[in-house]
Amino acid sequence: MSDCLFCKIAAGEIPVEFVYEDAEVVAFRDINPQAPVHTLVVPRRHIATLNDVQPADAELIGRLYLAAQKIAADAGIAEPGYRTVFNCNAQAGQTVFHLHLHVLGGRAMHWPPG
Ligand code: DGP
Repeated sequence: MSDCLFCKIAAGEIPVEFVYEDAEVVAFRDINPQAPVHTLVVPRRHIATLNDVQPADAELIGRLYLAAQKIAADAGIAEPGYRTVFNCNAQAGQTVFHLHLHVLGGRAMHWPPG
């Protein structure tokens, strides 16, 4: 999508340091971090929300989680632990309508989330 921020970042049109990238996925630090480690894992292909994920995207979703696993290991937060979050639509707090998996760690997490 030509006017999508994360499409532009994934395409390299907006310069951002990738902490992970492969043919289908990029990851970069959140501009407004909510934890010492706060990375966004993003499919290169535009998918607006989790509601738009199709059965054919199952492997891609798995790739997002495998990227999150590697990012957590590289950041040294695999132990004691970290959180992954998809916010889906406005009431959940989604503000960028290009699917992204938050990886948060480096501090104690609370439950339930706010
Ligand atoms: P969400 O609220 O789940 O849609 O998360 C969107 C996240 O994207 C939010 O935590 C802030 C982050 N973000 C928004 N604009 C930019 C940007 O231009 N660069 C980076 N690195 N992160 C951004």
